[in-house]
Amino acid sequence: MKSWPPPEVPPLPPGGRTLALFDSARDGVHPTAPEDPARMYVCGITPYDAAHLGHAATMITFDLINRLWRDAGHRVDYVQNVTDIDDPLLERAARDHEDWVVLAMRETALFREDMAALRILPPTHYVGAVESIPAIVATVARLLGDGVAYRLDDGTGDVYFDVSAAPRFGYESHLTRTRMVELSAERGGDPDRAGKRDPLDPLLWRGVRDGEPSWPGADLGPGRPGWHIECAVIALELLGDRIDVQGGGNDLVFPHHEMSAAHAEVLTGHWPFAGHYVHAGMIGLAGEKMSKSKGNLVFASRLRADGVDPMALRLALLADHYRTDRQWTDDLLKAGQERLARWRAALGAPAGPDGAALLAAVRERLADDLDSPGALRSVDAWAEAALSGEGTDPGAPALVADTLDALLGIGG
Ligand code: 5CA
Ligand code: ZN
Repeated sequence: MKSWPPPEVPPLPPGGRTLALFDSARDGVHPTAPEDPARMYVCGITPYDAAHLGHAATMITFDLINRLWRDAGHRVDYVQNVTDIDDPLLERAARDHEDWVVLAMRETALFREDMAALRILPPTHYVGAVESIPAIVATVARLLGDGVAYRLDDGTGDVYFDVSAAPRFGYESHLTRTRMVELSAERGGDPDRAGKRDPLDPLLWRGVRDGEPSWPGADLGPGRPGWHIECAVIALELLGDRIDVQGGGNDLVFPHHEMSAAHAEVLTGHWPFAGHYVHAGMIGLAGEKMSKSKGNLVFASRLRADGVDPMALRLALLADHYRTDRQWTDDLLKAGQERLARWRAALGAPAGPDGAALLAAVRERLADDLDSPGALRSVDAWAEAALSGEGTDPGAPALVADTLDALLGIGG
């Protein structure tokens, strides 16, 4: 699938640091030790509605990881998917009497525009579920052949994964079984479905139903892929048996990331699938998680159309730590706009305090589990001093501009 055009990243003097990140599986902050290239998989959108600020915040989080790794001298292989076939897409298309393909293409195109406007580095591979179906079919057939998947005998052709095949199942989310069953029911699973070996077993292949799109499944019969196997297969195909970061919002901790890791680990025999499971907090509006199904959305594209500078949006979303669930408010946006104006004024000053010291401070804060509030505070202090004529380093404004652009994605 087509990705989006990359923003320029100005070179910085050497000195990039080792990035430490919170890993859900180990429940703590640990240094990343990426192989060459570093491999990151991020769960992308289900394109049935425009990208909202929650999506933007999550994508900005992983953009920082990408930028920090590059600054430390790593090449980065970054894969992001588009769930361009799934129930919500079909339901929305039916509600609006629209072709589901047209809906998915339109919303994916809008998402690309939002990402480019927010100066998010594009993934190396941007991959749709539909284009991955042949690989998914082959993988599900293999799981069936290995006896770790089974077909329900109710004539639907539906195939499920046997979670008991993954000996460490549960290591990523650390939830009780009761909570797993609840979350599975809330988030696309079907724990009450009759005929499954375990209520938690997730769908791998859904046999064709009347009025639903389907693809050839060879021995599986026609149908369409389940959700977790989509991400496992795309990651394995493009990044290999182990990855450095598996990412997304914290609504994906369970079942999605637990299940895709279980799929990958049973297929490869390697554990753990990801060195770090990294989850961004939920952005909410008026006390509720911003979600397409609830309809309480603020769209990045709407704000852009209203003339909001995407860099102010970016700063508003970076003002709090990425792991914090938080609310989007007009005040947050206003603070982002004011901060951007102050920073731009300071970058226009003829001199400022030591630019190299500011670069070191920003690197240090971001390397510590992406402490963007800390990084922003150092820049605020630098800007304040530059604006009051305290600095004497004539090279500082240019170096600080490059720092903000390369590490925080605040450019233009
Ligand atoms: N296509 C699947 C992942 S394979 C999906 O969850 N799609 S999504 O459109 O619902 O979300 C896209 C990405 O944004 C996911 O990483 C998800 O965890 C994240 N996300 C969704 N809602 C929010 C929110 N309110 N705040 C922050 N991140 C969110
Ligand atoms: Zn995913």
